[in-house]
Amino acid sequence: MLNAKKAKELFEKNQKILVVLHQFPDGDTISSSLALSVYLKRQGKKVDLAVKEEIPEVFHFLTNGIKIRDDFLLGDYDLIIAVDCGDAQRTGFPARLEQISRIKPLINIDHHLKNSLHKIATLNMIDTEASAAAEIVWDLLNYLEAEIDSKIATYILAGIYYDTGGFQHANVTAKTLKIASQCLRRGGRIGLISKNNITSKSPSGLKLWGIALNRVRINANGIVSTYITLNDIKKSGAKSDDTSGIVNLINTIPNSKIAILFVETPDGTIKTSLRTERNDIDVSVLARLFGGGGHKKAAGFTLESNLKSKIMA
Ligand SMILES: [Mn+2]
Repeated sequence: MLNAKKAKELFEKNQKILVVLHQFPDGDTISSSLALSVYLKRQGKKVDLAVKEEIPEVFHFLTNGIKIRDDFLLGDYDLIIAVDCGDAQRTGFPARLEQISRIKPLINIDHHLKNSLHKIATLNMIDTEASAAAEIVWDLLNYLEAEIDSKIATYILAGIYYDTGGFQHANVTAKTLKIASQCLRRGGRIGLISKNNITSKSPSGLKLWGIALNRVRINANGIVSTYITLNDIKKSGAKSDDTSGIVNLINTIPNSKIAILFVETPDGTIKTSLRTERNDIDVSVLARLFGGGGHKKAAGFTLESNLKSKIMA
């Protein structure tokens, strides 16, 4: 595995470790970071986790009381690990990580394409073929001969589950299923993961989905799109993280080439999510045109605008 030996050396050498999740944390960054931190704690390390935003409620069954910091002091750590971040900006602490990378080791574990974090990291463990960062953490833990118990297996399985939309997306490979199978053998709790994923939509969340689904349109080029305004979120009583998953659902429409969801945010921007299931389309190229990023099949960007002027015109 790429750079695993060096990662092992860094783990052995350093005692106080900070694991950084990405902003607007998803199931993969949360689960992968937890899996890694459980292992490191068992090695006697002092490990903290940090994320800029709160962990969405739907993932509380994973964090299950584990404290995750929303800020940190550079001086408190010997080693920093960024997991699933895609970009320095997306860590939520770009300036600080850039600063720390000059004096302390920074490991970048990711399955996104090379990015700005790649440049400042001391060690990159990147596999763009991996369906989830959890696959890379799995490889690393196995290289380290970690004991994979039911807890770690559940985290790895959850990371994969979320980034593959429950094993439905085109990013699922033979290796993905092999890892999932091994996780199940070690007690990974697939039922717990899928139950929390499917049944955790609140009535107001479902109403918000209804509003977005009611507006779905597909154009002659196979672009499926819909949008959610701030007012929709307010009216339905939903939370902004209730919007996650909508773009995946509209992407299942037959003949869809690209699915796009526009969501108005309180800070006056439009969060745009892109999906495709086609092998000949790379939505990350489109996202990068607008200053965003992501994977070939799942990407996003932020527009400095409002829905009225850009979408409904
Ligand atoms: Mn991921």
